[in-house]
Amino acid sequence: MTTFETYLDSHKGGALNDELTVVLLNIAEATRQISKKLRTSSLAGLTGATEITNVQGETQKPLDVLSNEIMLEACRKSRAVAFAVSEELDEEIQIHADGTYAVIFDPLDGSSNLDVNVTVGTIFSVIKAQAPDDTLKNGRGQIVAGYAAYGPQTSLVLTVGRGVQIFTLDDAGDYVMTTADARIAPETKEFAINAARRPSWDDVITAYIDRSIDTSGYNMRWVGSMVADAHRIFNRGGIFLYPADRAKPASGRLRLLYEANPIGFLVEAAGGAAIAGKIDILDIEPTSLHQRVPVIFGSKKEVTKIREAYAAAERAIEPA
Ligand code: AHM
Ligand code: MG
Repeated sequence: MTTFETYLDSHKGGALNDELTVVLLNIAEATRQISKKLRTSSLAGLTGATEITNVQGETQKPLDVLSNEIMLEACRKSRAVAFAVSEELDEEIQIHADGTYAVIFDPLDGSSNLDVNVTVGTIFSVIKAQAPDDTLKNGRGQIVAGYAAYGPQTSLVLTVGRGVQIFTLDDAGDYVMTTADARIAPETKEFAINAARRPSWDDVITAYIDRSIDTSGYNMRWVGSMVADAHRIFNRGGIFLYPADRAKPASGRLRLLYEANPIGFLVEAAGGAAIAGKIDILDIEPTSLHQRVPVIFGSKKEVTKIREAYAAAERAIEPA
């Protein structure tokens, strides 16, 4: 049996040093605590909304606030963490003045699904950072990235740069490896998109979805928690799309630093692709902590079709 701890031990001296290992152990412990809070949230009255609005203009749920606090505590317990960046914080906050890493996280992704008992998750990434500006680096600089998916099972999914490992929380509270080296199948006939937003899609996305619907055997799934949609894709392939608004080509709903980048890093480590149009998500240079980007990821052949369609559309409008 390989536990999360023994897996991290096997990477010491390689991709992981002692300090990073402590950071990851504390993050794993935070996800255990969040998982526990979620299991009984209705009984504990942790439902509905608070009166607080976060920097995104979204009303926070009690569990958003609690999960954020639990993740911040994991950062405080880790001497090497210099900064924390969170969906629920206006700006980065300094944790330890002599730290060398930033932990960047969405403490509870998919929180609109909370009160209906549907899978939600915690997304995280760790980068080198000694000054506040270091938190605005492109996704290629991620050292580790992962997420916990809180569904019928609690899964912890991690990459230390190469390969993606999936751990499952057992009754004793141990994360036990259940998939070694998860790979995203290169081909798929399953797409995930919020079809109600069709009027805002650009021509590339509209044409891609229309073609998929017209081609026999294609299937659609949309959970409304990116973590849950991503987890399905790590397990059986697929493509996820939260595209730009046609009126604002660089926009989207999902945030670059703590949603798109960690998932993009995991997806590439599992042999898939993650783009924001013509460009890889991991190559986007961030300009602000809560920047939103178009997000398309999953099975490589399918994502490549969309990347090529964006490149062709751009060539078509270039002056002769
Ligand atoms: P959140 O971080 O506030 O929960 O928002 C992100 C979520 C993603 O998990 C999901 O893919 C998307 O928002 C769903 O958006 P929509 O409600 O438009 O379907
Ligand atoms: Mg989110």
